[in-house]
Amino acid sequence: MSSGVLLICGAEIARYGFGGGHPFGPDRHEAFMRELHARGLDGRVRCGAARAATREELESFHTAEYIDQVRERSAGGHAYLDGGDTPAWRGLFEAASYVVGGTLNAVDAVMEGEVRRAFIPIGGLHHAARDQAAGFCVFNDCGVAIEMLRRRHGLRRIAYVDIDAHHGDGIFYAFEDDPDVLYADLHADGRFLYPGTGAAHETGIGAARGTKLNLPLPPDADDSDFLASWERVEAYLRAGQPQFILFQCGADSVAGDPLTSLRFSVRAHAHAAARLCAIADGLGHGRVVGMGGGGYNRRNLAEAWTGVVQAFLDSE
Ligand code: ZL4
Ligand code: ZN
Repeated sequence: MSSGVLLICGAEIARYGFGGGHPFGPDRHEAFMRELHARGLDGRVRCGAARAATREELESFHTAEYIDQVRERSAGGHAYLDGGDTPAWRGLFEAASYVVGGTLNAVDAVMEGEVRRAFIPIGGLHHAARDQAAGFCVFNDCGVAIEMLRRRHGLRRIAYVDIDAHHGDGIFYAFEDDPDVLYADLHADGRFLYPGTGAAHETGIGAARGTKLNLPLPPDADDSDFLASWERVEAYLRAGQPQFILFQCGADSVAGDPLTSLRFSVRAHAHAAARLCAIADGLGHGRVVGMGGGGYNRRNLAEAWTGVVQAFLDSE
């Protein structure tokens, strides 16, 4: 089995974001890259650029009508794609397509055996629905990755693990009735934080009823709360035996984020990454792709995400 960690980075995905004081500014990529360099990790990972996802790839998750709408509103430049969180700008369609293509490059490299782990900082756009933008997320790279792991790589059981402070509603509802998408999500209780969903009783519907793990936390949950819930994630994954693990490691669950009040330390993110690698190795394939997700305190995102990359390297 091959070793090494692939990092998807560069100007193409760094551009994704919003100006004018928006929390998801285009400076987040650089905040991460500077810390990676400061820790000497940039020389220890393989770097790869993103590419634009194709129309066909986008359509594996999103509706054709929605993709057209994003293209039209991006060209026009002056409307929100949702209720006020996700402004359109010229070039947004392309930037959002690169994020998806970057996550697909990460997934493809892992599936082709070039590396066992890969990380993309500006990815994990988990709120976008099949037919709608939401919460800073235009195209759902995690959702496209799940669909392509099936269509292109022939996998059946895929795990999606999410420790962003916000519930991963775009993934949860898109695969709510699919028992082969394992879903484990730690987030601030929806009574206190956007998007308001992800109650513990939401365990899937239809054939997937009782198969998903939503673990809402009190709004000020700390590392001990994290660790207690994380034990359940590990048991869930070991029992579910996924063929691939997608990890949305949003840094907005770390204490000091301007949008949320969760109080994890960055050790939570490193711990989760290390444990997911151990679980994936235990299943015999080692396949883990990390996606940065949220995180609006630049120090926090830099430390949390470099901690994830370090854990990926240490697991080799
Ligand atoms: C902003 O553009 O709760 C703060 C905060 C400042 C600068 C200009 C002010 C313009 C979004 C948020 C006013 C914009 C007000 N500025 C937007 C109910 C809301 C309706 C829209 O980490 N207004 C909606 C979404 C959350 C709401 C969180 C997390 C993504 C992820 C994965 C998404 N939406 C209230 C806000 C801006 C700002 C724009 C803001 N939005 C804070 N919290 C939200 O899970 C990447
Ligand atoms: Zn978030």
